[in-house]
Amino acid sequence: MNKTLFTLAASVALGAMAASADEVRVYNWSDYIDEDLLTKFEEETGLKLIYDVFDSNEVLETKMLAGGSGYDVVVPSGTFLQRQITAGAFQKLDTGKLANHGNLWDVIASRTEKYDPENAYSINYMWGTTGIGVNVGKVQEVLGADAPIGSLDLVFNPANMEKLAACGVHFLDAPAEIIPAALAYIGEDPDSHDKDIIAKAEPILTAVRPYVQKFHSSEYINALANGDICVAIGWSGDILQARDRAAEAENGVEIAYNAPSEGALMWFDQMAIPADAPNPEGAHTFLNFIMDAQNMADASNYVYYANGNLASQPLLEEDVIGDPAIYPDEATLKNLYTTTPYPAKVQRVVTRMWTKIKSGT
Ligand code: SPD
Repeated sequence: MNKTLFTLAASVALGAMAASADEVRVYNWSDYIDEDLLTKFEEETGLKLIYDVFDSNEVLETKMLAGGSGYDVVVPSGTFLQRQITAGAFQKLDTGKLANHGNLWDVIASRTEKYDPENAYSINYMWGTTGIGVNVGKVQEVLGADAPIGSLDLVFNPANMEKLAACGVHFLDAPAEIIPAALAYIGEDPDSHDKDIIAKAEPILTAVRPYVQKFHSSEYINALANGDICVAIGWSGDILQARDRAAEAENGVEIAYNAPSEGALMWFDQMAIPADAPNPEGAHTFLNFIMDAQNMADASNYVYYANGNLASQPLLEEDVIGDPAIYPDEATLKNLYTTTPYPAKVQRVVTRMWTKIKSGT
């Protein structure tokens, strides 16, 4: 290399290093943190935080498997994390750099080991369930006072959905969650990897497809809160946030969340460091900040999701730690199921089925 080119290459490399050592890039789910914590992180550490959001595991997975995402911390759910660990997408955590690691809750750590043995690559950020959010008044207006708001019958029985279409229904755009829910509805194993069993979800979903206004994984929060829709299959904390937004707006909308009586998916969102993270040191600083008991409590108090941090529990608001929709009691826990990643061949079947269902063809 001639001298000019060498100097240019070296200064570009140094520039990149300087930039990456001063900044941390985090890619997290939307509506999943109290933004005051982002400012607090910058003030406490002197690091610049670049914080981007997504609302789909599939979108994150595409970036992780392609590599070169430029992120230092990302937050896949357990099943997706497991597949991405196998693909070599993450680096092991250096627990020596995580002074707050002792704050973690062994009950959740033992569950997340199923996806990440020994939790070598990830820490739990938050966990929750997938269930049904309703605008109580509107749903009762349409289906009567005994509307089955705690049952999958509300969203998978075409007779109910035909009526609910008038007030608006959204489903998550999440095949790995909606297909298991349809299987649970008909009494099949929601975690089945058997293509013939999975195929049984298709007619259930096709029958209600005409009444689903939108498949989307974040718009339902405001849509429920504003009264633009009356039902959403969505994530527990998001629906509880919709409840609060409606209450704050004093618009007369009453939102309720239920984990369906036929069983609900329990999932775990895990913070991990990509193998090619530009600033792994900064990533550890961010993880350690998140694992602080007060910070984690502030995050959960704000977004209404349970976390994997035992030390945060005395600092949680009573309407968070005391709400079984967030911290399930024994009876609720018994009714939750978990899933495991589809093998590649089955995943292709699921993806094709989902595209077909959404397109309504
Ligand atoms: N708004 C934050 C939603 C977080 C949802 N995590 C998804 C888990 C999927 N299994």
